[in-house]
Amino acid sequence: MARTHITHLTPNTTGAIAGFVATKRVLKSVVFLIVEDRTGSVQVTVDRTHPLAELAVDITPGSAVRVAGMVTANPAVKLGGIELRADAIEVASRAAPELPIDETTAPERQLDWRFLALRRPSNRLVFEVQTTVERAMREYWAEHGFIELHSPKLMHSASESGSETFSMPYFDLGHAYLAQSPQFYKQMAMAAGFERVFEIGPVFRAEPSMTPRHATEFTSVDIEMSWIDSHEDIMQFEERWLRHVLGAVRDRHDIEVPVPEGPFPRLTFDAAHQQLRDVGHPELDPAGERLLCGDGFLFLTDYPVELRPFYHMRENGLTRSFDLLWRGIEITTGAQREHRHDVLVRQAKEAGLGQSVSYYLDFFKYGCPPHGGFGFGLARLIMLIMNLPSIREATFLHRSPNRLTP
Ligand code: AMO
Repeated sequence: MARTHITHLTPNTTGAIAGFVATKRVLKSVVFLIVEDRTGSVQVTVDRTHPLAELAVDITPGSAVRVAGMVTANPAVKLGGIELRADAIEVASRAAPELPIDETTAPERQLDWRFLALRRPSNRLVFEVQTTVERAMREYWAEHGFIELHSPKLMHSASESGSETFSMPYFDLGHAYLAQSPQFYKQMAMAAGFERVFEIGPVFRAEPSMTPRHATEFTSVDIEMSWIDSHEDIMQFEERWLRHVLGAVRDRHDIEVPVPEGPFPRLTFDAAHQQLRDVGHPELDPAGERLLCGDGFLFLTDYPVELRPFYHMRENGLTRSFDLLWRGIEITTGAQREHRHDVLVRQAKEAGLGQSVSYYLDFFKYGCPPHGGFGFGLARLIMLIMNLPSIREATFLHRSPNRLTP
């Protein structure tokens, strides 16, 4: 019999389902199995007098099973008022007795048994929402003339600051580094005349940070656009794009997401510092960012040169750059880039970078349009949309200094 998803079971028809046994209850006259697939869960009922009773009693929670039988309306069943009265049960894969985790297990141990934790519908929803988010991002880019990139993750040099790179021996070329961002290559696409590009891909940071916002490997969402006048163009693009993405989540899922109407507030780095000093908080640290931002979105702009990488365009000791905060957490860094070869070479030298980035500096030698873009942490957005305690729960498999498994 063809498989029916649990959500499509209809009373007074026969149905064949496939899924995991969530719970088993053995009573004197009957065995109840709750079976779950990705669409829902249903009670399977087996009378103790039925030839299948022995098999049902013996089934372990977690087992993967196929069950066929008659779908029957039964108002006494809490789960949708129906039950499946089993005529056939096949144990496709029997679970070992005693599952190692349940809903009450501590977070780190949940990560040890991530595949079991992910069976819970609330965890699956996180990735259904992530699918919607990425689809909406791509929809918006496709409508606005963007080309998708897949840039290499093995690099000759660090792409951001040098201290946070993973390195490994690389044949006769000495060392390779894992990309910390597609920064250099998305800019190369501007020198190649692509004008508008995006990439969703893995990046790697050898940061010892164990905060709820940091991972050593994460999915970075990057864009780059040519022929901009300033970082303001990039911020305006991000507002429209994010509105489309959050709107898609609101429309396609039963969760509350704010979709801000107008432009997001903007505050220069200097003004932000002043505001914080006025309330007795001298630092623009994560706590300061939360104070400034509240529950909404906030662009912090015009960071001082010392706080930004060499490739940001500079003006009067400041950079044409921004961070986007949501609910006090940084989700984006962006900037207009320095596209003038001579200026960029000087800034690279001042940052102590020479020969190692010469291939990158070459991108700007033969004409390059003014351009800018941003990098965006996918898991941070998902964490905030879903109100999760950390990006660990917003990532399929988290990577941190003390976690390489599963
Ligand atoms: P930045 O280093 O700020 O900028 O990274 C961009 C965005 O990526 C997210 N992020 C992280 N997420 C999880 N774990 C981490 N360890 C982590 N580090 C950063 C944040 C952050 O805003 N090349 C520039 C971007 C650009 O200018 O285009 C860059 O990489 O959401």
